[in-house]
Formats: sequence, structure tokens, C-alpha cells
Amino acid sequence: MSKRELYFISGSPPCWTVMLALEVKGWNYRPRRLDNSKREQNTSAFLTVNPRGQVPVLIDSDLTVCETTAILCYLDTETPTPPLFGGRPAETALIWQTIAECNDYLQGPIGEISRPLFRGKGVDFKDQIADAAAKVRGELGLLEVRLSSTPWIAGDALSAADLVVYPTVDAVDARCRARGRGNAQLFGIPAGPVFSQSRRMKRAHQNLAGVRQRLSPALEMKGLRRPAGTRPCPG
Ligand SMILES: N[C@@H](CCC(=O)N[C@@H](CS)C(=O)NCC(=O)O)C(=O)O
Repeated sequence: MSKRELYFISGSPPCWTVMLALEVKGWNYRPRRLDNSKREQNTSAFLTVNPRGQVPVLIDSDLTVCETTAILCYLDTETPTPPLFGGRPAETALIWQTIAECNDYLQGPIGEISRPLFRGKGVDFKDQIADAAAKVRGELGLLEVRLSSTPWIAGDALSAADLVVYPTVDAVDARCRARGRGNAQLFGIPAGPVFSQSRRMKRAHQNLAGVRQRLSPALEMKGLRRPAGTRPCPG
């Protein structure tokens, strides 16, 4: 049996993406949690694993894979079923398009919202947050249109697109809830789950929440749930 390990920071959306993918593919692995509050990702020991000091990092025997999408591709190639990148060319294209759009247009504005909220500086960054919230609402609107014809974000089945988009959106939702409804409403972000702003988004969210629920005992064992007193990744 090969040595399989995942370095992660609790509360990190990209790590959550990879953990979901590992569970979907049924891989057993040793979780290696780095404590962000102690900046364990910057220790010399970890910098030999990833010189960028970033997680997630997957170890499979003597192979080290950094970068979320590279890890997803590796998992999918090693264990093709269930497929994360579709079967037909059109499905594969839509999945990659969705991942690229999430990385290029959604992650940035979500970071501009979640970073100040995480630091309790929401009011100081009110204008930045309002601008970013408008962009996030626009992107969610496009996903909403997509979901008017398919049960999952990029087609009829769970795919890498869902595993990337869901933790990204969930991160800002969790931050808003943690900081109070007033804050979220002030910035024009729907209070409560972002996905629940419409029936279709709610359904997609529930699809993934179902996956999350089925997998949660395994994920909790792997330390996904943040121990009291630790800080989540600022994202
Ligand atoms: N491009 C990387 C980004 C990963 C990333 O943003 N990782 C964050 C976790 S939220 C991290 O390692 N932060 C620690 C740091 O930069 O000190 C990927 O897609 O895997």
C-alpha cells in the first residue's frame, strides 16, 4: 500500500475541495493538518514539501502534487470512477470552463469580502466589500442560469466543478454568518446561505450538502472540523 498523505489547513476552501474529491474517489490517506495560527506552512520542514508554503499538497508514495486542480486531475487519472471531468468532450469543456470562471471571477471578489470580515474589519472595507459583493452576485446569477437546466453546476452528475465552486462560495457564506446577519445584509450579501437566494441555487447547494453529509464522519475524523481555539485559513 502506497503512502498517501494530504497536507491541509482547516477551513481552507481548496483543501476542502481536495478532501471532498478524495472521499468521492474512496482514497484512504493520512491527514497532515498544518496550524495556520502557528504558520506551520512556513516551517523549513514544510517548505521542502512545497516551497510556496501553500496547501493542499497530496503525497502519493514518492510523488508530491501541489495545486488543487492538479491534484483533482491526478486523482481522476489514478481512479477514473466516478469521473470528475465528465465523459463526453462537451461535458469536459463545461467543467473546465466552470473551474476557470470560478478561479478567475469568483475567488478574487470572495477573498475581498472574506478577508476583512475574517479580521473583523468589515466596516473599514465597506466600499471594497460592496464592490466585490456586486461581482459575486453577478457570478452567482450566471451559475443560477446554468442551474435552471441541470441538477449539478456543470451537468447531470457531480463533477470537479461542484467540488471547486461549492467550498469557494461556502467560505464567504460561513464568514458572513459568523460575523452576523447585520454585516452580511449591510454589504448586500444575502443573509443565510448564499446559495439559498433562489430555489435552484438552494437545490444545487443541497445536492452538495448531501455529499458533505454522507462524507462528514470520514471528514471529521480527518480533522476537517476546526478544533476550538484555532484560526481558519483567511482564504
Ligand atoms: N493555487 C493554490 C492556492 C492554494 C491556497 O490558496 N492555499 C492557501 C489555503 S486557503 C494557503 O496555503 N495559504 C497559506 C499561506 O499562503 O500562508 C491551489 O489552488 O491549490
